[in-house]
Amino acid sequence: PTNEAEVEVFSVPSYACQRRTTLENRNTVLTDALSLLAENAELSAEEGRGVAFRRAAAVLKVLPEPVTDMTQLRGLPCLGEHSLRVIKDILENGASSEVESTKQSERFKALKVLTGVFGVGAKTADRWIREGIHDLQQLKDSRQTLNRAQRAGLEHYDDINQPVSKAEADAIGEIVEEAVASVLPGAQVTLIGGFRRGKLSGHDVDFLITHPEEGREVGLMPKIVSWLESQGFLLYQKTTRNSYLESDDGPARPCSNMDRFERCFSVFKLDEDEKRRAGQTQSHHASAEDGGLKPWRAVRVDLVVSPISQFAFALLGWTGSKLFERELRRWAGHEKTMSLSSHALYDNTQRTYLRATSEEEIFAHLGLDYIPPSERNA
Ligand code: DGT
Ligand code: MG
Repeated sequence: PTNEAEVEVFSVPSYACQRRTTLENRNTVLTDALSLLAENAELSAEEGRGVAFRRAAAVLKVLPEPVTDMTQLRGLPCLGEHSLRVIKDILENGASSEVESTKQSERFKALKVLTGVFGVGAKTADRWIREGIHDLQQLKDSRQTLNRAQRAGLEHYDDINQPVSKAEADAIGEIVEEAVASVLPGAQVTLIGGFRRGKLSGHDVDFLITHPEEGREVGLMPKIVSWLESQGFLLYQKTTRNSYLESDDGPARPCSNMDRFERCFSVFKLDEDEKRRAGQTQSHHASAEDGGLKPWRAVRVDLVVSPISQFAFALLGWTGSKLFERELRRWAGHEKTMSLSSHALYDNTQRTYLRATSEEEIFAHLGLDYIPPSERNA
């Protein structure tokens, strides 16, 4: 719609889960700036500010045209004073002074480098910075005790911080399929996370595993991990009981099944040969014979096992984006008096669990139009 002044005015619903957010983004300059401020807030334990910047960026992602004038933003939801100031600065001066100074700040740079080590969160990085550790060399020279995850993270730092391509994700997918088929025929593997949303690269590869017969998935994760380990595919793995009670999933809690949900954080060793077998023709790494470079790379892989009764909730909960998930739970709680998690949907008014065997049914329970994965890139 166009107003009298012939400025394009946009109308956008306020929850990200009410919107269709594709990967096509006409406002990357603005959303990159707001995302950087969000990241800085998250790394500084200011979660509220982080969410505010993420919500503002997500609104700009659905606009059909580049924003050129502040008047176009009138009436849009989720654009707080701070985000508007950043946008105005960029429109008027070509850059935001706050974003530029954040990028340059020693603290932000150190937080980025240190949390780039797999197994290191914002809290640990902050402690190290207070102890004078700002980079990997200082970390190595310090006599900090690192846990197993952090040691693997440091050892494979460059590989893990290099984006994973779709071709690499597919190659890993074939290996996981083979592992699962070997230990439990009939079990199903689904690519989740950013790659399910159509992203062409990611920071890791995520898979959800289930079996069509309830109960057959019990004890599956250790078997998959053993198979992968015996074939030499794992550089690191840690399998956990689903940390449901520790997570921010809220109170939706299907008591009988919750201890069946298992997760494995791993680092895969992906051979260039595996990648070629999976259909990639060209290899970008030099072979061992060519120049002494290693013919493999480390890739972060997350595996989740869910019982079939919770599969739709797990699929919806693990497809992302993180903001889309957060907004779904906020919608459920604030607009529907329901509690949504990766395990279940609970109606707090009727005091009952709402069953679902597909993502479509969950959106319907929530009174939302169905949004396919490719349009959940909020
Ligand atoms: P990426 O990997 O950076 O390219 O992007 P995504 O979207 O794949 O992000 P990722 O891999 O961190 O997480 C995938 C989705 O899984 C994300 O939307 C939220 C969900 N997720 C991640 N960790 C947890 C968790 O601990 N509990 C639950 N319930 N969900 C999680
Ligand atoms: Mg991912």
